[in-house]
Amino acid sequence: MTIETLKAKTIASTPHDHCLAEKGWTLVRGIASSKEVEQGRKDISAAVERLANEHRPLGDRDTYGKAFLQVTNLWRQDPGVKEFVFNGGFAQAAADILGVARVRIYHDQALFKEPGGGPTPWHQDMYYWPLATEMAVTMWMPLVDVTADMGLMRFAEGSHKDQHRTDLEISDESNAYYSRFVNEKGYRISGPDNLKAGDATFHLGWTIHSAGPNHNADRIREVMTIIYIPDGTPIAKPANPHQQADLEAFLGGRQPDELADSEMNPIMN
Ligand SMILES: O=C(O)CCC(=O)C(=O)O
Repeated sequence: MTIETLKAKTIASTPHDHCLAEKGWTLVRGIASSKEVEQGRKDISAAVERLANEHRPLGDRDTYGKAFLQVTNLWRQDPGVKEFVFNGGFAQAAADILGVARVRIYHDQALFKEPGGGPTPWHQDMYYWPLATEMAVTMWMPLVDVTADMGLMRFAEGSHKDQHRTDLEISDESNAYYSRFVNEKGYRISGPDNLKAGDATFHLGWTIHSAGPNHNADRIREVMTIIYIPDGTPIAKPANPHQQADLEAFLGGRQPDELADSEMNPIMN
């Protein structure tokens, strides 16, 4: 499905606002209840503590490493996290926002920006994903209240429509390149001013985005993300080594031109 079809389908078809097709991101407040967040936070932070393999001090890491602790596909490794990730309400919101009947999970990832953690460079997620769709969407949900100084997301509105592709992974180079590109194109930069635990933003895989640093001295910006794809999404031929790695890690042995419908990518709603 193209963005134009998405736009037509989402008009008046969802209880949420309809910004995704136009702006490339949208905000849904209170998508998780306080009980769900409380339990999810316990399970996810314990799993991150157990599974994160980055133990160097911030000062010894590169820009990507300073941005957050990243642990992927926690649902495969912890039954408590699986319960959180398989929340049918989150998936239904993703499906509603995309205007599709069914969504599958591509993968989840915890993104914990530590106190003093650096900014997340500007980038496009599709650089990493061997997926033949314009409609992969990330739900980005803080498990604690997050203020602007803790590293909220910023989006270049409408940038998903250009599907501008680079060969730049998340890095100082991607940051410099996309900062310039966003400026030249005149995209408006927007994002939430603050998020409560259990609110979530959703952004498309082509939307150029970044996040600020965590200036808070003692609070981790604990965020859980879930990436959804419409049921029926074909796998694309990997365009770079990162996409090859994703093909091997997240698609359960399926190959390019096959559908992303392995047991690692179940229907979520
Ligand atoms: O959490 C962050 O700082 C960045 C997250 C991000 O880039 C994403 O979820 O696509």
